[in-house]
Amino acid sequence: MTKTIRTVLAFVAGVLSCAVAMSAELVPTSKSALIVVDVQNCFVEGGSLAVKDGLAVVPIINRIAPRFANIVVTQDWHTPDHASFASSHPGKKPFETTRMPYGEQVLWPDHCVQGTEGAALVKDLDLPTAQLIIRKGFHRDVDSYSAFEEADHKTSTGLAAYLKARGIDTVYVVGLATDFCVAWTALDARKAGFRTVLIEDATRAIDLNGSLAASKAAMKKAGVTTITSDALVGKD
Ligand code: VGL
Ligand code: ZN
Repeated sequence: MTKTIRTVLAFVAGVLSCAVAMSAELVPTSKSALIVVDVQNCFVEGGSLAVKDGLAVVPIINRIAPRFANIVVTQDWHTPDHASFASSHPGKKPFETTRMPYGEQVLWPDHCVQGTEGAALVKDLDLPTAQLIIRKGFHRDVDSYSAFEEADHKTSTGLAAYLKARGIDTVYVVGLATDFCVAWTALDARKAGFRTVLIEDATRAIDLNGSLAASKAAMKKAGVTTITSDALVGKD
């Protein structure tokens, strides 16, 4: 064997073992949790804050869920007069913004009101092994896109402590919407010290004034790994 061939072989072996190590690193373990964000009627086709093609995430989430020993589901869960609703601000229209004590707030159509059909999980979501449903956004004056922390950046939902108490070190995030609740959840997961993986094809975005590109850049900067579901379950 010439030296050149040996060098080439060593390089190929290096690349291969690196690829294997990378994919092994992505396989969920007993210390991984799937966080299924806000797959609720209000955010899918026919809902009051419908995310384009939102229902498409449901079969993908159903397919990957059996790979996870730990599953947490979230629900956006607002009071009827919630401060994030345009209807609570006379003269304001949905998708305009206002200043709240904690910063700029997008004003949304009324959505996900506690106990209503809109706030219910999408019927076809099939997660019989999910262990925790965390509800957020239930304080009238504070929004909560993130499953970890309310928009005041002070009030905890308790999720980080729950996951840590259960020995979780890695979270995989899916659901709606990519650029709001999914992204804020992924960013706060990094802040709380979890390895964080976004399963991109199991999310859909609202994309308001460039919010999708901005959220992707922020997640990349924060060290969120992005994959597609075929890395976990293979292609159909
Ligand atoms: C969400 C806007 C308002 C979301 C929730 O789930 O992404 N977006 N409330
Ligand atoms: Zn909301």
